[in-house]
Amino acid sequence: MEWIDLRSDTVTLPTPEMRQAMAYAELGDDVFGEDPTVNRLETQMAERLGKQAGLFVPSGTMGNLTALLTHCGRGDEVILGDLSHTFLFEAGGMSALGGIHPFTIPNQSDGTLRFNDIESAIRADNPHFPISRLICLENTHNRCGGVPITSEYTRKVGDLARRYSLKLHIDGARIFNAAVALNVPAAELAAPADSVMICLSKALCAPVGSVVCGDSDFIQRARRVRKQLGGGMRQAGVIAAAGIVALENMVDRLAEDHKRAGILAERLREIPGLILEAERPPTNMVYVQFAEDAPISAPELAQMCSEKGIKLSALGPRRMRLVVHFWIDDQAIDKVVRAFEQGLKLD
Ligand code: TLP
Repeated sequence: MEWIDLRSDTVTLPTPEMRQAMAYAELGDDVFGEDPTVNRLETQMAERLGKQAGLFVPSGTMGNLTALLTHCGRGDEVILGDLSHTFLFEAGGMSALGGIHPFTIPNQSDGTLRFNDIESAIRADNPHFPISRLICLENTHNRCGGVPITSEYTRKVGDLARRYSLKLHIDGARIFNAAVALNVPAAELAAPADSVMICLSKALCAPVGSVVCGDSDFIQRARRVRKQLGGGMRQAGVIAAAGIVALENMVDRLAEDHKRAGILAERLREIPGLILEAERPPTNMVYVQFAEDAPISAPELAQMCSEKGIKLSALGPRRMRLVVHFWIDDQAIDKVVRAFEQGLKLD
């Protein structure tokens, strides 16, 4: 069966061009800094993000953790959103492995943190308190609907961070979705940050890998942290090669995913019993709620759809996230809408 998989954009398989690039990648030992393909990817990504240097890591989770461990020592505190991926879904790595204390403040529905909340979370110099060290933003913001965070907002958070001698890290797993949606260069979104983590293995379709970018001194220190975490890979050019194709060829086309997400949302909105969380999906994610009187729950619909070759993930009894990506075409959208219509008893 050919599956239609809307559970995430992490499910994207590499394109034929990526497989080709992987097969013929020039390789070396990256722990010695000698893999030319990894070096090229790191340089290209850093240039694209307007930073001095990059570091290839196996996953977004390891990328965020590497950045946090490089910025913070044990007992230091990170200020981040209560709906951030790093707080919710990275297995508490910062505390478990780094002794870093998270201070969560509420994410607003547009993915931002209130300036007042950030400022009130910054600790006074007092031996009772952890030491405030870092602020984290997420762009696009996953749990807030895939919403892009503007460069104006990020700049203000950067200014605030500097005023208090704090650092700013961006979880930019989907920063290129944000750049395309806002029609600005990714470098502009990353400019106020001391570090940014970008994923190649989500909407950009590479099979594995993320890159952490920052200034040269930061990346040199992050390289040691990556080694401590077991993330020093050897002939990693075999996967970095797909990352280069992702970066060169898969960014501009993200607008297509955003457009299809818009069509999917528009058509689901017509179905009684479904409530779309956003007026228009800002990027590639469609968050939908099931009304109290809907004839089926989200997990039941996911089960029903799996029998039709459609993979969906329910986030609770009445909530679902559908993620549009490279492998979802117009026909797939059609099939998904028909399955929803059946599940909600429209046909
Ligand atoms: N997100 C995944 C799941 O973990 C929820 C998804 O399906 O969206 N930052 C952000 C904003 C992310 O969305 C993710 C993955 C990560 C970091 C972690 O990346 P990986 O999965 O490569 O460790």
